[in-house]
Amino acid sequence: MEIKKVGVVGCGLMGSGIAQTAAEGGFTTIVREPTQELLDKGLQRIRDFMAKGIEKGKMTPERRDEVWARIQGTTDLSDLADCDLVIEAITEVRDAKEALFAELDQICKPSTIFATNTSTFRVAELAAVTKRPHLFGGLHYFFPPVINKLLEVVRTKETVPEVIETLLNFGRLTGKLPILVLDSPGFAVNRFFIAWYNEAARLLDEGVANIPTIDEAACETFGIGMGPFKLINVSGVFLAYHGAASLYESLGEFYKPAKHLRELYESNQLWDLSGEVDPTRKQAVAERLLGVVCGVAARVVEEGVATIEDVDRGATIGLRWAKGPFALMNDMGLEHALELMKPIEERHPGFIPDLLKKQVASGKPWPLRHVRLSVDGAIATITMSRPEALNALNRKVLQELKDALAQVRANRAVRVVILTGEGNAFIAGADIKEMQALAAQPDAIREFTEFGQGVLRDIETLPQPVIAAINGFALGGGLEVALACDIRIASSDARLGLPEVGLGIMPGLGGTQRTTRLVGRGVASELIFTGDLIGAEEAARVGLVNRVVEPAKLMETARQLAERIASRAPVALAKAKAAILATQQLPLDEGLAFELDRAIEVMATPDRVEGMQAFIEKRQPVFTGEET
Ligand code: CO8
Repeated sequence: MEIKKVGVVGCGLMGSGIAQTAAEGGFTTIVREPTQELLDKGLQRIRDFMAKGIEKGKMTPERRDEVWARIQGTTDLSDLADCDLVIEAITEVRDAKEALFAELDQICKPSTIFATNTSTFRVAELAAVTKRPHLFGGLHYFFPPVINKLLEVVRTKETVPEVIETLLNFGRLTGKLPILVLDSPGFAVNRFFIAWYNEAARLLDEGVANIPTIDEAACETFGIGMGPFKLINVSGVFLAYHGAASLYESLGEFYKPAKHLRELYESNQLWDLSGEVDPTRKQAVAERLLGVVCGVAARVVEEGVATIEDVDRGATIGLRWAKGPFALMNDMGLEHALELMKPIEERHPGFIPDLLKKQVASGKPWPLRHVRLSVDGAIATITMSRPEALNALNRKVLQELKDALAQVRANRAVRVVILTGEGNAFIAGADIKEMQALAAQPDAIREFTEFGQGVLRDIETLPQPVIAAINGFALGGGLEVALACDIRIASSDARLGLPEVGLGIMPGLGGTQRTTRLVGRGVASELIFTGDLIGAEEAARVGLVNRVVEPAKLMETARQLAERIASRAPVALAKAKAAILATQQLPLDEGLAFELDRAIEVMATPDRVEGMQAFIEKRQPVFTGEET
C-alpha cells in the first residue's frame, strides 16, 4: 500500500505538528480546518514552528521552503477525497470524531487508510462508524509531534497486516520511532504515565509528602527534568484529569483520579509548586511511584498491548525518562520490584500481574533485547533495535548480534539474511559512551574491539549470503558491519562514513581493511582521513553500496533480492561466498586453486543434479541444500 498524499483533519497543536512531520517526510499534505480563520491560525502555527527550527539551527530556510511547498490548506473536507492516508487530529470529543469519520468514509476513495490520533477513545469504536474497519488504525503522536520521536501505531483486531505495515512505515519515513500497540485504554505509554502522575497526586492526598518533595523524588528516580506536578502545570490540568478519568471509566478503581487532581481540575487552578523539599520522605515517594509504574507496565505486556522493549522505548523516547520500567526493574532486581508492589496490592487486590510473578519465579531478569531476529520462510531478518541510541554497538548489542547469527547459522531452512536497523539509523557506530569508559583500560578496549571484530567476522563467514539494508546512518562500526555483509542496498537518505579520526581514534572493526578491499586505496583513504559522511548516491558511485532505492522501497527491494538468491542452490551459494572471500585473503593462484576445489565439491551435490535436470526439463528446480 503506497502513501503519497496525506490528509490531516485538524490543525491545532497536534494536527499542525502532524501535518508538518508528514510534509517533512516528503508527503504531499493537505490539512483541513472547518473555517478559514481556524485554517489560517493553524497554518501560521506551522510557519512559526519552522521559523523557530531555523532560529535554533535545526532547519535551513531552503528546507523550510521545500517542506512548506508540500503543505496545502483547505476548509473543504471533500478535498481529502484522493488522499491515501487521512489522519484525524480534531478535538477529543467522541461524537465529533465519529461524525467526521462517517463523513470521510463517504468522501474518500475506498482504499484510503484512516488513522485517529485519539489518546482516550477505543480506535475500534471509531472505526465501527465506517465501512472500512480493516483500513483503520491509530497514529498516536506525542507532544510536540514534530520533535517527539515516539509514535504509537495502534492496531485493532480488524486492522489488516498490510495497513499496520504501511502505518509503521509511514511513521519511519516521517522520522518517528513507531511502536506497535494493541487498541486498549491508554494504549501502552499513557497507561503507566497516567498511573504515575495520578499516584503522585494520591501521595499528596495521603499526606506522604508535599509537592516539591514528590517532584524532586520523581526527577531523581526516573532521570527527568520535570516532576509530575510541574509537568501537569505545563501540559495542562484538563488533559491530566481527563486522562485519568477516562482510564477510570474503562479500567476501574485503580485509575480513579486522585482527590487533589480532581479538585485542581474543578477549581481551574495550577499546582502550587512552592515549599521545602523534605529529604526524609523521598524514598517513600520513589518506592510508591516505582511500584505503580512497574506493575502497570508489566500488566500492559501481560495483556499483549506492547512488548517489554516497546514499553521501555515509550518511556525513554516518548517521556524522556532515563530508563524504562523494565530496565528499572532489572536494575533493582525483580524480587525487590515485587516487594514494592505488595503495599499497592493490599489497597488494590489483583494489582500484581502474573507475568511479573512468573518472571520472578524464573530467577531471571526481563530479557530486554536490542537485536531482533525474525525468520520468514527462507529469509531471516536481523534488525538492530536500539533506536534511542541510533543502534550504536555496545557489548550487549554485539553479544545479541552474535547470538542471532549463531541461530541463523544453525538454521538450515534460512537461505539468505537481511541485516537492517530500526528507526533512522542502520548503525551509528560503536557506542562512544561505552568506549569512553573502556578506553581508560587498554585490556578492556582491546577485548571489546576483538570481540566486535569476531562478530563482524561471524557475519562475513556465515554460509548464507547477507544483505545489508542500510536505512539511515551507517557510521564507523556501523559501516564496518555493512562492509562485512555480502551485498549493500542503501535508501536514498542514508549517510555513510568512517568518522573515527574526528573522535581521535581510527577504525578498528575492519574499516581500514574491508573498505580498502572493496573500493580501493584512494577512496578508502579519503573516507578514513577526512571522516566525512557521504550520501547514498555518492556511496554507490564509489562502489561502497551496490544500489540506492527510495526509503519506502528499501525493505521490499532487499526482500526481493533475498528471495531471488534464496531460490538458488544453497551449497553452491555458500561455496561461492567462501571463494569470493578467499580473494581477499589469498594470492590469485592460491585463490584460483581454492575456487577450483569448491567448484568441484559443488559439482558433487544433489542440487547440481536437480538444477541441471530442471533446466533440461524446463521447470523450476527444487533445491534441498544437501551436501552429498
Ligand atoms: N554511540 C553512542 N550513542 C550514540 C551514537 C554512538 N555512536 N550515535 C548516536 N548516539 C546517541 C546520541 O548520543 C543520542 O542519545 P541521547 O538522546 O541520549 O543524547 C541519540 O543517539 C540520538 O543521536 P543524536 O541526537 O546525536 O541524533 P542526530 O540526528 O542529531 O545526529 C548523528 C545523528 C550525526 C549520527 C550523531 O548521532 C553522531 O554523530 N553520532 C556519532 C557517530 C560516530 O561518530 N560514529 C562512530 C563511532 S566510533 C566507532 O564506531 C569506532 C568503531 C570501533 C573502534 C575501536 C577502536 C579501538
